[in-house]
Amino acid sequence: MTLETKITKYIIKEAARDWTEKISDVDVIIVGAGPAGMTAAKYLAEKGYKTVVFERRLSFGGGIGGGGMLFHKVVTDERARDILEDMGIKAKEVENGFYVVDSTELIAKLATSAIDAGAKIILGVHVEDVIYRENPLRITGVAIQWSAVMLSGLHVDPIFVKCKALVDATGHDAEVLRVAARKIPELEIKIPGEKSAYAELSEKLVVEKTGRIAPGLYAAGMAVAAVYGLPRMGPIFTGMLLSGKKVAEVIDKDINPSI
Ligand code: 48F
Repeated sequence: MTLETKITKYIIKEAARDWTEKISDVDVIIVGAGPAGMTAAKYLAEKGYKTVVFERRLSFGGGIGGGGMLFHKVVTDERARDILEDMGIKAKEVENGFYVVDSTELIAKLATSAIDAGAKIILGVHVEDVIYRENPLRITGVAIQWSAVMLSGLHVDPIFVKCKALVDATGHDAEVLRVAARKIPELEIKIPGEKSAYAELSEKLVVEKTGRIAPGLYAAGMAVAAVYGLPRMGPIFTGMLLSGKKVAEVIDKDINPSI
């Protein structure tokens, strides 16, 4: 066998093994590898849930990488200290209770923490629809497509991945919730969209409102602001990290890990 043939076989065989054993039927699907999604993935995987994150870009981090207007720092506060410590993320205290973190370190360590806890993060995959069942009405998975196919405009049918809990961590656009609201009106999901900036209020309410939106369907991060019409907060990330952790706790109360 030539080296080229070996490379091809190894990649396809191991990818197929992951897709059939670890990805196609899971406990939790998280859509979006931003701060909320990766935090949720770490805490769910750590509790033993079979967890997969689908991210349509070829990189982790969502809005973290842009820092504040491309300056490479983001702000957190006292409330995120435990999470930052859990993940070994260095934070400089700039004022009593306020911390600044390098955006690259935050991305790298969030991703490492989620992966080390056992979550699978799959890049280049776009979640384009949900799966649902009636009696009782419930979200039971997603339809996925390669981002490259979405960009090409080719007519290619998606494939399906089943889960017990689906988390919309897609950020400001709340893409998964929007699809569910539009295509399954019985869920009665209304999405007013986020309001203008009011950082203190938004940081508090995003965490408070994080949780279940419909049976099997949850929201974390800025998707929560979109679905509840909450203000935005800009590049302070405490709310995103706490929201990711909270959604993991809510799901942990609702479902049990597969053995
Ligand atoms: O936008 P994003 O970082 O969401 P978040 O975790 O955090 C928001 C903050 O970054 C910031 C803020 C608060 O400080 O205002 O904006 O709520 O990450 C969302 C990720 O989801 C991916 C997208 O590429 C991004 O990396 N994503 C969005 N839609 C889809 C998706 C989709 N349909 N399928 C797969 N990935």
